[in-house]
Amino acid sequence: MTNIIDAGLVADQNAKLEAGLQADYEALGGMLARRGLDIEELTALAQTFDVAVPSWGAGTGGTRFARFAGRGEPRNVFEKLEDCSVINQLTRATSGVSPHFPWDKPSDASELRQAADSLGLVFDAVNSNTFQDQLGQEQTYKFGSLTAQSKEVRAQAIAHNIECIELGRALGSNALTVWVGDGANFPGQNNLRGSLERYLDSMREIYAALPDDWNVFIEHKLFEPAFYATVIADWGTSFACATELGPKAKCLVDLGHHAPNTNIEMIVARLAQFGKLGGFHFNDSKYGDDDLDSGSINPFQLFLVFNELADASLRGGSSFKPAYMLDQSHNVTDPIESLMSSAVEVQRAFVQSAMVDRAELAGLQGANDVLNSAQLLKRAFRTDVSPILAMARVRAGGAADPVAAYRASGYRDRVAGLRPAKAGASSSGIV
Ligand SMILES: [Mn+2]
Repeated sequence: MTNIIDAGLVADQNAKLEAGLQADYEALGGMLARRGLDIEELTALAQTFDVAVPSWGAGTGGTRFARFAGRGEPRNVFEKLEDCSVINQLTRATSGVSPHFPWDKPSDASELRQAADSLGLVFDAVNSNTFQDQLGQEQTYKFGSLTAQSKEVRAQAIAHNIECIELGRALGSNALTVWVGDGANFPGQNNLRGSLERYLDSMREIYAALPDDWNVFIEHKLFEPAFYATVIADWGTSFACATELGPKAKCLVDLGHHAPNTNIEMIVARLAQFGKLGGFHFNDSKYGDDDLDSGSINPFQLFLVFNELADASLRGGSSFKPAYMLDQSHNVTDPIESLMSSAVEVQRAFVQSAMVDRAELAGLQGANDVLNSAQLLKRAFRTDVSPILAMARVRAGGAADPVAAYRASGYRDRVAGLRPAKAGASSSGIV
């Protein structure tokens, strides 16, 4: 595997932190032992964690007002892979890349797969895009795609999704994520039921093109760009459609795609209970689909989501394996730094949730000991597992402090020289 960041530099950086890390790790290990937890088991568990990075997240994002380009942004999918490889090299928690078509459409899929392989990366779920028009495209998606009134528009959108499956297949992926912005901006614009009927008809054709070992993930989103009625607005609609389509269709939960204060962990519990939880797009938000860094606003919510996942995992065994992906827009930070920090935050929630003694919790719940049930969760959430995460990274060849190692490497300066800005080339934005 090619290391983009010099392995010697990472080792030097780690050496500076080694004594402190060891002391913190031993102190935490002692505290956890008093709670009956084995720190080595938790560190081994942390090492199993993996969350895919969105290829579009490697470039600077933007809002509907403007985009302020960053230095050395990747200009094509190969450069995006290099950045994704840096993230994985330093965190050892992001071996998957989730590509977006047509933004990342390769002229030669096997060449792209080889490039990923040489960087130690694999391709995760592929994402289709029928929420904007591409240059030279015959039909416009202005009035919808898979749900459009026009049969020709729907046919074009279906064909694009089937092409995504074929590209994904060549890249070694095994899932297609479909998000459509289709909907209405005005009451009366669409027949609400008719739109969903057309969606299902279109999705049936896409579903029929799925290979045996593939899944299709239906991503719901409350609003935007349709501001009155989005066709796939909520988990209920997503669940109904996934059920209609069949076992290969599952629901994808993007944390930012709900109304403020929605109990997302309960949605996770429901979807898991009925076997329809396909995966996640992790991010954080304050007001809407803000696409902020995971865990930056509401880390307790992230923990509670993983608390439900730990419960589902215990019940479902090894067959329960939702796909984890980050889906964020980095407008004011270096995307590599944000993606590394975010992967660590999701991993943190994963490890913290494993510290909850589920039998003890069930006992407290059974005894209606409300206060201690709540305290049991809070105790896990309050525990700073940073030494576990750092040790997991170091043992796997990553960085004790990924952002510090990245800054010390001078990577951004180096690529800024190699990648002069090219207008419109980053293919980034809010998805
Ligand atoms: Mn998303």
